[in-house]
Amino acid sequence: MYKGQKGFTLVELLIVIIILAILTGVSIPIYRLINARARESATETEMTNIAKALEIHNVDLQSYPLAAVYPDTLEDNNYMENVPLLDKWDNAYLYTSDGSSYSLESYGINGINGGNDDILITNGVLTENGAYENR
Ligand SMILES: [Ca+2]
Repeated sequence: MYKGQKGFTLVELLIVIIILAILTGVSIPIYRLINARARESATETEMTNIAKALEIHNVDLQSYPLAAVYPDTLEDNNYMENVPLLDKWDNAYLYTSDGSSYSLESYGINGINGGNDDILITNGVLTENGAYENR
């Protein structure tokens, strides 16, 4: 330290520490929110792509694949190269179909059925779109 130059006082250091703590306290929730929105948006995009493949299958064969043969039917007949099986929270997509209709569901961020975070596509229409609306 040069002569005549002062270091930080204890109060100044405390103020800096408090400011850093506040910034950390604000930025972590914002990061989590952005992360959750990004995962939800990516999941919806993925589900929409699966739905498009299902609709093309329906146009070609006048039926949706049954749950027992989904997703192999989509992949084997080149409707979709790789059908994603897990949503962006690493939970399995739930696909049900009787051949004339289908539903494709992600249980969302909480990973369980219910809550306002579920994402559901029924016969090509997004009927529940998760906790965050994509604009
Ligand atoms: Ca849920």
